[in-house]
Amino acid sequence: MSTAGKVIKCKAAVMWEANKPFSIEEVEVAPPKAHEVRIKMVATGICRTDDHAVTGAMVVRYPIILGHEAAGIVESVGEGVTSVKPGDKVIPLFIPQCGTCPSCLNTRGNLCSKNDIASASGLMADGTSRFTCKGKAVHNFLGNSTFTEYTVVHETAVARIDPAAPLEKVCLIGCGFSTGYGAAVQTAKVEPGSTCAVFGLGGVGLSVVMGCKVAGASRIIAVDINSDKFAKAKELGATDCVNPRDFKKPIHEVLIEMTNHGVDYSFEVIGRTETMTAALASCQCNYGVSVIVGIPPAAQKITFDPMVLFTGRTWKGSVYGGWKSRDSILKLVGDYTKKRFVLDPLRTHTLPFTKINEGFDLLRTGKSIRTVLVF
Ligand code: PAD
Ligand code: ZN
Ligand code: ZN
Repeated sequence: MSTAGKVIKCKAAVMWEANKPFSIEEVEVAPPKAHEVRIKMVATGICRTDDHAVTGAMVVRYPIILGHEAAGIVESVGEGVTSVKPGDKVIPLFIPQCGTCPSCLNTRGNLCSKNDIASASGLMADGTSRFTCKGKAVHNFLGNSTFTEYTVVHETAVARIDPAAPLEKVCLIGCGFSTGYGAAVQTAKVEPGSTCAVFGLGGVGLSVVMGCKVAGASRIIAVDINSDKFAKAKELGATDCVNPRDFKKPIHEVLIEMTNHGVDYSFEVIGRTETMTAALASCQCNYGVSVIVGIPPAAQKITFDPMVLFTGRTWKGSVYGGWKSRDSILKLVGDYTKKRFVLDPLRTHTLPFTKINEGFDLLRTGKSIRTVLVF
C-alpha cells in the first residue's frame, strides 16, 4: 500500500539534549509539502560534524535528528517537484543549491544562501518541522537529518544518482569524501609537484590526502596526534606522517624544517583553533595557501599577528569541498563508479542503524574512520 501523502511512523535516533546518548524512538514523519521530497534512508555515515552538534561545539536546537552523510530512495514527492521521482536513488545534500542566490550564480561559489549552518533553525523553509516525537516537534539538522528511517528535504537539497551505485558506499560522497577531496582539488587547487600538509586524518582528512595525490602533489605530510591513523594515510598517498606529540617544538616549526620553507598548501581538518593557526603558520610565508575544513568551534576566537597574512599567505575556508552540491553529485558518483577514486578504505565499520551509539563511541575513541549505519 502506498505511503504517499500519509504520515509515516518509523524509527529515528533522537537527540533530546546535548551530550546525551542517541535515543531510538518512534517518530512521525509528515508527508512532503510543495517542493519537498521524502526519502527512505538506506545508509548513513557518521561524521565528526554530527558529534560537534552533540557536544555543543556546533550550535543546534534540540530535540533534533542529526545525520547528513547518506544515501536513500525517494518514497514520495510534494507538489511541483520535477527533479526526482519515487524510486529514484538519491543523496541528500547538507548544502542546498537553489540556483538563484549570489553563491549559486557565481562560478566560484557553492555555499548556497539557503544553507542552515549558521542560522541553525532546524526547520524547513516554511518555518515548521516534518518530524514529531511524543507530541513534540523535532528539529532537522542542516535541512537533512539522516539518522532516521525516513526524512524530508527540500528539492534543492537532494540529487539523483546512478541507480547502479552501491548506496552503503556512495553515502560518503554526501559529506566526508567530497568535502576533503574537493578542499584539495577545488578550493586549494593543489598543483602538480607541490608540498601539502594535512592536519587531522579522519574520514575528511584522508580524503584531502587522496585529493592532494590525484592533483599530483609530490610530498603529502599527514599530521595527527593518533599514530594509529598513519598506516591508512600512507596507503592513500601520504609520503610522511608526523605526530606533533613526538616533538618538543611547535608543529609548524617541524613542518617548516622538513620542507625548508613551509608547505605550499596546508589543510586543517580537525576543528580546533590552535591547529587552524598552526596550519596557517606551516605554509610558505609568501605564496602558501591554508584551508580551514574543520568546523570552527562555537564561540571561540583566533588572535594572530597580521604579519602572517601580510607577507602573502592566503587563508581560506571550504564547505563541502567547494562543490556546487546538486551539480556535482552525479559527476562524483560517476567518477566513483569509473574507479577514479576509492571509498572502501574510509569505511572501517558497518553497523545496523540501531547501534548508532556504538558507532559514535568508535569515532570518539579514535578507532574508526567512518562507520556506516545501514537501515
Ligand atoms: P575525525 O574526528 O574523524 O578526524 C579528526 C582527526 O583529527 C582525528 O584523527 C584526530 O586524532 C585528529 N586530531 C585531533 N586533535 C588533533 C590535534 N590537536 N592535532 C592533530 N590531529 C588531531 O573527523 P572528520 O574527519 O569526520 O572531520 C574533520 C573535521 O572536518 C571536523 O571538524 C568536521 O566537523 C569537519 C567537517 N567539515 C566539513 C565542511 O564542509 N567543511 C564537512 C565535514 C566535516
Ligand atoms: Zn559531515
Ligand atoms: Zn543558492
